[in-house]
Amino acid sequence: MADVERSLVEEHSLDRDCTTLSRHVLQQLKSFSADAQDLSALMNRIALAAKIISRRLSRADLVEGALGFTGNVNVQGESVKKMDAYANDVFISVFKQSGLVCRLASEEMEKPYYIPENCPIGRYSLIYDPIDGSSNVDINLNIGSIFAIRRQQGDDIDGEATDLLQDGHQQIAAGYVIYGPSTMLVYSIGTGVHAFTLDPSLGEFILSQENMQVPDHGPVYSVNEGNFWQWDESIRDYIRYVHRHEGYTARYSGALVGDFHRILCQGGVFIYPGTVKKPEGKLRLLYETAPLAFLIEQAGGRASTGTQNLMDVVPEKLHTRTPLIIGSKEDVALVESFIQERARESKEAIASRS
Ligand code: FDP
Repeated sequence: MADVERSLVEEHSLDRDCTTLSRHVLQQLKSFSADAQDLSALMNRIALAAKIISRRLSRADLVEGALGFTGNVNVQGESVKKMDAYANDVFISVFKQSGLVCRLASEEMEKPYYIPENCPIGRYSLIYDPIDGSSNVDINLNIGSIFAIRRQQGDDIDGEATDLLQDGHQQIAAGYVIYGPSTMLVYSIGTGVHAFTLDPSLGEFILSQENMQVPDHGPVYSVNEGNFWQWDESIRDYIRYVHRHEGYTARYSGALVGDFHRILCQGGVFIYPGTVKKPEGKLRLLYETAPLAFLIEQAGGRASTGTQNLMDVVPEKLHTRTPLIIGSKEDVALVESFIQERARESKEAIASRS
């Protein structure tokens, strides 16, 4: 075969059949109903936000004012990066005129952003972490955006968004965008987990992996071991266990989305436990842990706080935090077994003293 012909065949065989995100959502729902059209349009808007953020990130070091801190501190008490503020605003501007959502709740905002009355108001809430892994932004390492969609319940007349204070089962869709060597969007609407890769030449997210399944066990444990002495003894027990047994390897990127994506693809466990000072840990339920729990369950894995199924946790407030143990079924169960063992021992110790 001539070289030109061969390269044409290779090029063709590498091409996907170009399933776009909106088409995929409708295929998954097997419907053209108003609800299905809304969900497809919502995912399309999230994809648009992802493309805008991805474009800015890809040139961030060349754009004046793209990197560094704004000088403000957010509701979490964290210094806000310019990219956090930018990405937060991108989601708002993409959804403001869409007629799809009534409000957007983000990790960066103390209260949700309500769609103004002069704009079309939709039935859904978008809940999101605009930039996850902010410490990676200024050094050109992978970061992400996390999102979930919930249907508004009630009228929210007092503007407190209390209907969002419900467990993870109320999410009708969840996913994340990973801005890495390529930009990927991974989502679920309750029919499995599917990944799309942004083809910059087309400006489209194209289906790259369908029905992703996390292996039941994997070699990776992903945790910030710098906090070792801040943890409960049970988590230290687990870390000692993996240090002493063959077949484990540590990976921690400083961006939850990146570490989660590795585990989704290859198996293992990501842990962000509580610490002595912060028993509830660092990660936010509505914006981070519940959306990823939704995804991992759809992929055949598990998410836990250590003592409770993550999807069952009801937040007390919009910015409630939870410990997170997430990934392969067997690896999550192993971490939980150390927590249960220590709990049993301390119960017995209390009983023997009384
Ligand atoms: P960041 O604060 O940099 O946005 O969302 C919180 C998060 O990143 C996760 O993405 C990441 O896994 C974790 O915090 C890193 O925290 P530590 O530096 O405490 O390990």
